[in-house]
Amino acid sequence: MTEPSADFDALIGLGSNMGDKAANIRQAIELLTDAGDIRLVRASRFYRTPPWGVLDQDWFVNACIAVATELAPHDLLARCLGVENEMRRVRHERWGPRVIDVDVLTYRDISLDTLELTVPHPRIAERAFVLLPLKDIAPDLVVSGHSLDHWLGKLDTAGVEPIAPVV
Ligand code: A4P
Ligand code: MG
Repeated sequence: MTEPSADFDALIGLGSNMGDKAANIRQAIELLTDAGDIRLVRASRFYRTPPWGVLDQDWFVNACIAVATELAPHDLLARCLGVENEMRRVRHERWGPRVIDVDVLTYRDISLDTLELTVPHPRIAERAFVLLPLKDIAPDLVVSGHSLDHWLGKLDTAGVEPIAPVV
């Protein structure tokens, strides 16, 4: 999944489509890295993205970050869900509007499929709003045996546009 020389342990995807979307993503990155046991290695640009899945909702801001951490995968997920809770995310419907969504996309070369956590995240290859930010921070990433560009070539990337400089 990740190249052997990778300088990060995990890739994390962030999305928001309520309130000040970019500020929500910045706040989530701060909350996640505040304690020091999750270190920000690189952040992608922020992208304005059309809604995927449930189409009748506002546009999103999406970004991805590469982090270094010694936390185990489930502990990293717990911290991501903790940030969602701290930012008072209310879960209404699957794929519906959200103040913040924090997904664990990859964890080293580990594959896991448990009730609470599936890594690599099973829908990376279907989502331009994940693949394009990932290209900013992990261009050599291999997803299900193929490059990011391979998967991007199969998708409509219309409307997925960078909106802000690297944080
Ligand atoms: N879970 C399992 N594996 C993971 C993982 N790798 N990372 C479990 C994070 N969570 C994982 O998640 C439900 C449960 O999934 C968690 O409690 C965790 O134990 P959730 O975030 O409450 O559910 P959800 O987000 O409503 O559903 P899902 O399938 O996770 O949705 P996604 O994949 O997060 O997609 N369109 C645009 N443009 N941008 C977006 O960011 N996001 C979604 C939601 C839909 N459309 C979008 C976007
Ligand atoms: Mg999620």
